[in-house]
Amino acid sequence: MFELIEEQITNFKKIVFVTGAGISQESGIPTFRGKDGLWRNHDAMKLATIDAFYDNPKLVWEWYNERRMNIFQAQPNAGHKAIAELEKYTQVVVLTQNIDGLHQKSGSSNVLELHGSIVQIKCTVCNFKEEILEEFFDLPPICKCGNILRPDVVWFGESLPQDVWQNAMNFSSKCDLMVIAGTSLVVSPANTLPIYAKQNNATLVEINPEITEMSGEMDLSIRNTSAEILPQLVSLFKKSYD
Ligand code: BJW
Ligand code: ZN
Repeated sequence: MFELIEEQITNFKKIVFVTGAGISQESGIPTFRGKDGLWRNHDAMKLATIDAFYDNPKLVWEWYNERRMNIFQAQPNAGHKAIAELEKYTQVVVLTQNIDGLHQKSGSSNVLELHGSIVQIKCTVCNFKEEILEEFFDLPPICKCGNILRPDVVWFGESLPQDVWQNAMNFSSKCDLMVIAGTSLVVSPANTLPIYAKQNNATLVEINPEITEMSGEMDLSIRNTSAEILPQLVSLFKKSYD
């Protein structure tokens, strides 16, 4: 299964991981699409929009409140831990669409959060921004300035944080191996990152139990879960460095 990687393993000095909801699925955090992508009969994709928030901030906040409580107690799984361990052997950058902080919790030190963080709360009007771990009981929560607070995440129709996105493009354009794990690659601009890597002749490896939009572009597609495969991938690096 890993012949392609084993053959070139000593050439892989700069590794970029592009991760999505699937990598946290085995930590008990539901994905967005497929059977997991429903919450109280609402389509998760329809809740993750700025319009949905202003139409019904209480409903969207109920969704986030529930997810926050689940995420705060969630633990990194073998997939997150394997990526963190790989840092011992080579340069690793994690470009994650996830807002759950599990890569950082597992020890990865170079994580760019493309879609923000569910821990961080910001005001819709003033400059208030703070990490808050407590549960909110009156929804939507209100800022000291009198306006609605929101999670500091990126919804459809909003721009990604510009510095984060610029760095993500740069790392992708310079890597020699890109591992894409647990994302359907349907959301732009994150789904363009493999294209930047390909332009640098990087090897593209996808880990996903399902076919994705970009499976045809991959050098290797492994149809299995990330907690199963990532430790095996990392052990190849271990072997070649030990
Ligand atoms: C496993 C596994 C296991 C399962 N192991 N794998 C038309 C109108 C307006 C906008 C657009 C438009 N057309 C395109 C756009 C742009 C839009 C977009 O891409 N839309 C498409 C959906 C059509 N993008 C944006 O709007 C972005 N901003 C932007 O482009 O700015 C410029 C702009 C401004 C104004 C107008 C137009 C452009 C912003 C995108 C923000 C996405 N935000 C969310 C919510 C974040 C906060 C939160 O978490 O609540 O990000 S939506 C959601 O999707 C979340 C995810 O990060 C993102 C990606 O999903 P992901 O991670 O891939 O999850 P899934 O569920 O899709 O896939 C999971 C995968 O895992 C599956 O493949 C499984 O098989 C697999 N899996 N178990 C490994 N154990
Ligand atoms: Zn405020």
